[in-house]
Amino acid sequence: FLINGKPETEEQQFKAGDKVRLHIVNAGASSYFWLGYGGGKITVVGNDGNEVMPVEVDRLIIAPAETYDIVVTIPENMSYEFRATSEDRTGASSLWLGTGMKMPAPKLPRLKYFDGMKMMNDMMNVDGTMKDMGMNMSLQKMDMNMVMYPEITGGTGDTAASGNNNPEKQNGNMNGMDHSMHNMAMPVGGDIVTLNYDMLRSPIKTSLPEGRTRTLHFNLTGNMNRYVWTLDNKTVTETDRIMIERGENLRLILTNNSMMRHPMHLHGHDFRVLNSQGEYSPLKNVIDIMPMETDTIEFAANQDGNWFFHCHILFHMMAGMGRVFTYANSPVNPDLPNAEEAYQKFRKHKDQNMKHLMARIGLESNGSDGEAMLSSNRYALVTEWRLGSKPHHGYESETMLGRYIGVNQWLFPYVGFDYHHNEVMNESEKNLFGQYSNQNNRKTFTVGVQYMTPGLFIADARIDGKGKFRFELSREDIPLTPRLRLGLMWNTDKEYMAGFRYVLNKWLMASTHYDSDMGFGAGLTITY
Ligand SMILES: [Cu+2]
Repeated sequence: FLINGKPETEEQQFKAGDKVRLHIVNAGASSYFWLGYGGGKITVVGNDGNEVMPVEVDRLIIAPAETYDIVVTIPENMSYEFRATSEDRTGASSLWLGTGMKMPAPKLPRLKYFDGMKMMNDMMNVDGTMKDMGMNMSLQKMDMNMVMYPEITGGTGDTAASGNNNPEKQNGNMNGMDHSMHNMAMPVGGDIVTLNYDMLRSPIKTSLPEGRTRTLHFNLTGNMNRYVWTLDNKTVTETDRIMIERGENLRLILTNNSMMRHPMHLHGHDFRVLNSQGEYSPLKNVIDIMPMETDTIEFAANQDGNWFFHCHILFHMMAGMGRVFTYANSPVNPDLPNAEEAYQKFRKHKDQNMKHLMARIGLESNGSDGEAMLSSNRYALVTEWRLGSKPHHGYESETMLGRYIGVNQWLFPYVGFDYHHNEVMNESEKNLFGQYSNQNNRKTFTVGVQYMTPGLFIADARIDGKGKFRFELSREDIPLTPRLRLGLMWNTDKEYMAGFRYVLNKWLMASTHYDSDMGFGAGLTITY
């Protein structure tokens, strides 16, 4: 992690009593940073290039593409640390202001990742929607911070909290919380002031000019397993441009239905973030929306042409999380004389629907088994194989082409082809339904559907060209310890598998498994 290209920098020219204004741009592709200072309060004076009324805080989080202007003071002739710590606390970068004894910024405790995740899970219904916890779910305010970062909202005394009477202090906000939250072992608030968007106030009135106001709703949606990110469950290429007109006002209501934060950025305009400051609501061009929050922004349509509105986490943007606003009756752009055709080209461009290849290749003493998968936002081509090292084990492959359905993409109907071959004649066995299961030479088409169950097991029901039905339940990656994985499979052809993999590094796992066709084996598994 770097500030201006260096892990650690120093500006020695400052003396006691100096005030230093820092202009901070989060240039990370997907990293959030907590900002802290070793010489007392941080005064926030600007945000996304717009002035705000000075507000004193102890720390703030900055999302990708956000900017903050802050003022810090040099209390004594010493060297004070301004530190940007990555959200996951794995690293930090420092800027030292002044000379002399080093005064470090307050350290953030280790992220209680699983505590935060568990609290979030407790707030979700099984279908991924949000339980009504009676919490204040907007503008980065306390309630959601407490869920995501229980370790730093607990006021453990690890941080340099000086007494203050700021009405925004966190234990003040706690009083308004719904009783149901207390059953979730929430930490007690401290005196540390964390910036939120409700504290930002413009020095000038920002009310929009008189005009027609149009309201658009967007749900921020996505799938963490398949890494598809969308608005209203559609990628930018699955939608048309959103036509707007010069002179109208646009109000966007943004609800984050995912478990991740999304810094939504609008090109070419500053928007008002509607908060309790009324006519003095602040102007921004990036709004970071925490999981399950709803925020409202509005802007005056006063430009021409096309403007991208997108999540500024680079990988989310590339996965399709965006829309294009287009001004109707814009003058023709000489570089894009046919705007409609240009947009259709953009939609079809290969970068807009990147396919990715994944593979897991097991090389064990009893042969090779594995799978390879080429997938896009909605479709996947999967092939699985088992190649026995002994003749009587034979070899088989199952190939499927399918489409993921629904917001959560738990349903995967597919068509496929099975090929089984065995040199040695085995006795034909009956499956659980009394149908004959030919393990020797099988070439047949299949039609089926996979469903991801709670607990991440894949239930697979299929019928093949010979009329044989098969139901299978499997999961490959049950984490037993941070590095040890258990894999299980069972189906109605009376086939089963159980195995362990130990993660050695990103590419390699030591693996062993027992398979009803191939017996016991041990070796290595390569992941790509
Ligand atoms: Cu995002």
